[in-house]
Amino acid sequence: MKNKEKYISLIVSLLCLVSIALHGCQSSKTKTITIQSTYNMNKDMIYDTPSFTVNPKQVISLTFKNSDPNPTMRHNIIILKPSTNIVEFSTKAIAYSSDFIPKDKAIIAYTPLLSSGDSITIRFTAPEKKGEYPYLCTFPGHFTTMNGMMIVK
Ligand SMILES: [Cu+2]
Repeated sequence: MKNKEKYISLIVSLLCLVSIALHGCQSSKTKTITIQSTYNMNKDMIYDTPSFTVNPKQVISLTFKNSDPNPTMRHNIIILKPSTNIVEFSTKAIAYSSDFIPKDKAIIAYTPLLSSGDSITIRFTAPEKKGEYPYLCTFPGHFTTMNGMMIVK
């Protein structure tokens, strides 16, 4: 009888642990996002996702697809620290003509420049600091309409 009680007590403890583990896993679950390049009604090139929200330190699996119907149009996506001036950043990027990705501490994550029809998935960890993290395409001139905001909260 005593052994049976111990056994039941052990089962209850294990169930509690499983419950805690599952709950823990849920809050730190990988965030999966897909962003595509597209056009708005004015025929401006844009991202189909103007913003997305993540938790601090959440693992993000970001798929970026260049869906541009123009076969010569190349795009990327670069996520920057809060308050980064995207006009200045985009201007700086022009000098890095192979992929338009400058060496800059403001970069949180980025994809390479993709040709039309290509897609890529990158994984990165969201910053711990809550705030608004701008993203843009650094192909010269695209940032004016190809931009958005990653919100960490
Ligand atoms: Cu672009």
